[in-house]
Amino acid sequence: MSKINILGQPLSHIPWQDCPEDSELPVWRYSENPIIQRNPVKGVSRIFNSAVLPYENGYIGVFRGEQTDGIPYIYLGRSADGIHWQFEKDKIRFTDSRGEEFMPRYAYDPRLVKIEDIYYIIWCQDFYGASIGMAKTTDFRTFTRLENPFLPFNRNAVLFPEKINNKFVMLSRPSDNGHTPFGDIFVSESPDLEYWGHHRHVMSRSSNWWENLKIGGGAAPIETDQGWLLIYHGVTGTCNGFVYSMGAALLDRNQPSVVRKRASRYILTPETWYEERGFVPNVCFPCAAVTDSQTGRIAIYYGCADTYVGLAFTTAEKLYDYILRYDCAGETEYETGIR
Ligand code: BMA
Repeated sequence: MSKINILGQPLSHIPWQDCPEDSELPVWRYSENPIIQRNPVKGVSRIFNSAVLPYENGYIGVFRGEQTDGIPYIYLGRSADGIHWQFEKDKIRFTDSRGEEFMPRYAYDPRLVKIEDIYYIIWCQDFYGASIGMAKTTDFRTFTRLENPFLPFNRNAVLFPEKINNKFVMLSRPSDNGHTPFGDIFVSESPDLEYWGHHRHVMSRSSNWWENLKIGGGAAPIETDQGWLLIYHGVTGTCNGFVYSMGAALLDRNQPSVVRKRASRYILTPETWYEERGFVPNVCFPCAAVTDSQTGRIAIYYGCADTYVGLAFTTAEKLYDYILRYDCAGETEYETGIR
């Protein structure tokens, strides 16, 4: 047993490269990044901010595809190794509970989470302004929309991959109808994925300069014996726009509104050409992580500059050590919210 253990399934074919010796940060990039290039599908100019899961003998994913008219929708992709992807030509067609087509006006930043035997997609869409949409599937052929969980405005939600105390649990980041000029992470519970309540504050943007403007959930939290490992995005504002980095925290396993530990420093920040240059420069936006419980390996999928998908690696132990070394939980928040 190591000091922190991932509680999920083994995944012997997880995408992987060893940590370079000179890596100062706990997360390192795949040397062949970006794994998804521009114009990946006819009529789609860019794929980024996308989520994947192990499926059958390979991987499946939901991808934010920016169409050539500029409007984002969600596309399905499959891969044998989690690195090379084939996409379906048409966007995912969502239906209502009667099987009638029920498309959102746009759909972006999807997350993909499996709870028991059902796969859930959570994304941002229009509901009198940006708000969260949800759908479920068991076969990746039909996708049935569920009720919108929250009121507008909210454009970033992440479902936990397990029920906690018998409730579905979702992180989200309420904001305004502008380009999210502020935002903190909250958590909500539901007995049935329809009625959401018991809203609690989790954590705020902090006095650490790299995340002093807004923060938001990233990959679905990773369950470990020390709590939920949360890989999130933290944003700062500069004279030339926002800069999106990745941060990490550890949430209490039974009460995820309680932040046990939080790294005061980023775990990855835009540094390479594909993160610094693109449709929106300087964006590292994590949306998924696949894990191997045997080795503690974690492969993170993140959007790069709103243009590409990148892959980065860490281990539960490296992330945990880093979070403990730079822990600032409880010290840096502007406001603590109510419990
Ligand atoms: C956020 C979202 C993300 C995007 C980021 C940077 O508000 O729209 O999809 O990656 O801005 O443009």
